[in-house]
Amino acid sequence: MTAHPGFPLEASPIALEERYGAHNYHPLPVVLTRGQGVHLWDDQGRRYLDMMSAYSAVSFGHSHPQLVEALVAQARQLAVTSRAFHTDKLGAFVQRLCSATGMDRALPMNSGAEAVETALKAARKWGYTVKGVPEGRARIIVAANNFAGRTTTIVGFSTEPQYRAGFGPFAPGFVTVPFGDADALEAAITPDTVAFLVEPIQGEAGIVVPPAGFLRKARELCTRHNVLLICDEIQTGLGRTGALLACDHEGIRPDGLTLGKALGGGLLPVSAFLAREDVMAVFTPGDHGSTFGGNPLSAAVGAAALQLLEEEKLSQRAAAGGETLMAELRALGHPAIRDVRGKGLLVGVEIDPAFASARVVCEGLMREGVLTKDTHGTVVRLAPPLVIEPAQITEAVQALRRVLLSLAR
Ligand code: IF1
Repeated sequence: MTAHPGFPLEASPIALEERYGAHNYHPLPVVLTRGQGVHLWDDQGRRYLDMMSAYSAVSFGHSHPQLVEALVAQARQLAVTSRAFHTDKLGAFVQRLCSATGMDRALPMNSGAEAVETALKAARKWGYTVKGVPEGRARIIVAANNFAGRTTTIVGFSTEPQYRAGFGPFAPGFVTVPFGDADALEAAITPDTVAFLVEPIQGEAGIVVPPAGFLRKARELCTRHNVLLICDEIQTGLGRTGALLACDHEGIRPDGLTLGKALGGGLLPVSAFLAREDVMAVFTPGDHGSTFGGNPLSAAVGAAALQLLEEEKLSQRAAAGGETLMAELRALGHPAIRDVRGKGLLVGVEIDPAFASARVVCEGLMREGVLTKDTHGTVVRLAPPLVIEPAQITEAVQALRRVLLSLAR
């Protein structure tokens, strides 16, 4: 490879990213080279405890041997064929997805945003062809402070100015209600409402848990008004909150469900939209698709991930780990901690900006050998791989204590 004119070959990874990459992220100044389990190593050989698991995509830990084996074996056999043909892996994957979640059918995609876009299309077409909403009039209710991906349709219903700035015009047909407000939800429903799309716990908004019973009320309202309840469990699903789905904590089943992140075992992008029979039936051959959606490599890894979730009882481990994490965080009693909230191993620590920004706390944690990310300026996200051990949870909390003690008010 010849050096780019004026740019030496031996430039550092950060310098190359800086020079040739888009600047759409502001990463911490660390260059990771290896991951195993709950640990990551940087290019200086330093080891870190991963307390954000790639936004919950690495719930099984980095490079889980059983999942790497499934990936390698399938990659050697058959990886990508398109859906123009059947393969020997997709049927088993969609069957396992449905039996794990109780949904009738699954449509495999790749990124979370693609699963959400699939859900939006299904809801609209169900509205027109089943509910009888006049063509072009479908309305979908969403919650303020939602995060469902970065496509222009999805950021079009975001309430976060930065996610929208400069990317319009946006698709019409979305109505926003306050998160957790069942009365506002009911008031927003009209005969043209086809769906309510909601995260059971809002991740990017800063790990916001709705009032107890909200999802049950939303379920009841959607049933009563023939509106599809679509839960976006791309962040909260697959054991993260201490149950297979966050919906399970309120004993409700949605009419539509999106999964992603950990579904790919922390190895490759795998997502899915799952739905009730009559909702998925709106898709006829040629309506929707994806080059890579449902490819045998993703299907093999996705099926192995679902099997591992069960075998290693990771939902239960996340419930127990979450209890430990929340208790130890609350026991810190440091004045900089305004709130500790979340469910299972999806936890947010709200930091009083009078002490420091969450970013500064994350930089301090990095120096203490713990890697995680801030969200919404004041919240430190703690969402480790679900395989984390109690002693490692304590190690992370003690690192946070040392960082907070080093902060002057
Ligand atoms: C970024 C966090 C944000 C999601 C939910 C769909 C998607 C996501 C509930 C889209 C993705 C990622 C995207 C990443 C940061 C991260 C994230 F909550 F996980 F921290 F932004 F909110 N539904 N969340 O959380 O899935 O297309 O990314 O596979 O965009 O910066 P994707």
